[in-house]
Amino acid sequence: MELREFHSAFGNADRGCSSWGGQYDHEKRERDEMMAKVGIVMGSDSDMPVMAKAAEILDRFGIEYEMTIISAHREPDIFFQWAKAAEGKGIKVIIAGAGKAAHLPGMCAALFPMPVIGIPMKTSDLGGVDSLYSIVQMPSGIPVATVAINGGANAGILAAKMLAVSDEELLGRVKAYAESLKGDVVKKAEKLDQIGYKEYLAQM
Ligand code: C2R
Repeated sequence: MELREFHSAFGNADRGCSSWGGQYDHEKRERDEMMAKVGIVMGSDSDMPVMAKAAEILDRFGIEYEMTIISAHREPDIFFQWAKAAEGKGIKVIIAGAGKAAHLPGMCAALFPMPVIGIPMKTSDLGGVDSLYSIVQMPSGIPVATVAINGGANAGILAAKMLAVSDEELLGRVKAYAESLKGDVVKKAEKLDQIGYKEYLAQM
């Protein structure tokens, strides 16, 4: 939905809220809750396996997101429109993944005023160092929070943590997730104690 369409769909209703009373507030709250808080964007469908990991994490935390494929290089007009409209749509964090000369995350950060998390894609020629440097080496003033090469899951977790700053319930889920990670490692150490490293290795 374009920004103009968004305003005509929701902006007029906002202005009429006083006559709608409590019923309207309730509906508005439900609608706000359903609006995507994270925009996931990737430069090509070849990035999908990594970007899906970010989406899986957001699903797990119950965070609404929208996902799309846009190339700043190949379709700059469409990219510009999407990045400029993101704030008006209610998006609070963008997760942008791209490979090679990966300008997509940086250009998102140039246009979108809230946090942008960049995921550098592993590439066949330069192993993803090309993507990493393109995303992480931003000029001062336009930061991109860059995760590891192919770090889709961490991008999702970082987005959840950013949103948890103003959402107590989500913060609780983030803490529970961290506890579950701890529990996994504790179980592994106990197993190692019980069976020794040779048997542990044999079972891997
Ligand atoms: P194809 O597989 O479509 O040839 O794309 C994509 O993110 C992908 O990793 C190869 C790689 O090109 C990247 N790409 C960018 C941009 N658009 C596409 N880095 C961009 O606008 O930055």
